[in-house]
Amino acid sequence: MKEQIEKIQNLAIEKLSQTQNLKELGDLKVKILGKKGELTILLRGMGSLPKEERPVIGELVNKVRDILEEEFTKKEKELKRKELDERLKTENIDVTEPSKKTKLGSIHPISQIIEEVEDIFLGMGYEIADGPEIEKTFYNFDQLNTPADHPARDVQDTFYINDDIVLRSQTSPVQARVMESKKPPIKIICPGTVYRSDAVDSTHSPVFHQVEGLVVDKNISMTDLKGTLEMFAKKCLGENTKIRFRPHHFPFTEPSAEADVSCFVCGGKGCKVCKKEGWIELLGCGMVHPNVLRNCNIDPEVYSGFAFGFGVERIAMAKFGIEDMRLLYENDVRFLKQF
Ligand code: 2U9
Repeated sequence: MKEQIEKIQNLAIEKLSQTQNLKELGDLKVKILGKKGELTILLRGMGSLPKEERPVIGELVNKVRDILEEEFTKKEKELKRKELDERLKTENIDVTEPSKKTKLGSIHPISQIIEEVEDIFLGMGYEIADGPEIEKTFYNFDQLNTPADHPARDVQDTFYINDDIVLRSQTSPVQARVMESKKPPIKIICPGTVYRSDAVDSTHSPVFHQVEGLVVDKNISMTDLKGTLEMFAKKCLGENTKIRFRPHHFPFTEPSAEADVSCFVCGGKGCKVCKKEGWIELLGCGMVHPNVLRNCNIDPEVYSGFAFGFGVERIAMAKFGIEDMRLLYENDVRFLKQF
């Protein structure tokens, strides 16, 4: 039996040296070391040997198996390297060949408006600020002079996590936090997602986007507010855009106003987009309420400020002629790739 084992080993090593490729190598390995291979069969036949010879032969078979396995691995490495060398010699890559076209997406209309607004205000020296979407009721309402009995605080309108925590209903708490942590001059815009308990329809969504702005410094007046927003309207909607201000009420500003812009589709004559009005409501604004300044440790006798806010979806819909807000959230590529 010992001779038989040595014969298998020698023959295997000889055949191994003649093997030309990985296929031949695989076949040879199965033939010798496989389940029905020569060495395995020999091992199985050990039962017929006298008892005292079995451990000696068993040890020899295992030794030969180890040697052969090592030889097979060595040969496999050698053949793989040889095949790679041959492929590298014969295959060449045409680096001038045009690559496969990758499909590019497009920037979502809401993001496009936010980026455009950011560009305009960065150009006017503003900084961009952001903050948490899960916000303390204190920053979302109390700091902004919105008392406990104000209708905006009702659970009908605001998503409460508990009495002290809400999903922010506006980005104003970001501004309140900045005012608390930084001395004027402050000149920031806060774009972001906000949440209100509204039913979904063509003009409402419980999740939407706002950009709010805040300027606080010495001697800031309503003229600064009007000049800034006129400049913004012209840059965002076209140089011929006119802006008008109507009195309004917000708890966090006094005096407060809403601003309309002349329709950028018909120029003010009246059309479908402006619903024959000639004007489109653009934003809310006002001079920061002295209580808000005081709440945030800014002396209203020394400093004053203006603030404004608008919904991004409304602007995107008017600018891109989108009639139903729901289209902005469905993420249907056929819709999105138009913009
Ligand atoms: C601070 C003080 C005052 C932000 C302002 C508005 C007016 C406004 C709405 C327009 C439509 C939001 O998207 S909308 O629902 N916003 O009308 N927002 S003034 O005033 C601030 C903000 C922060 C500290």
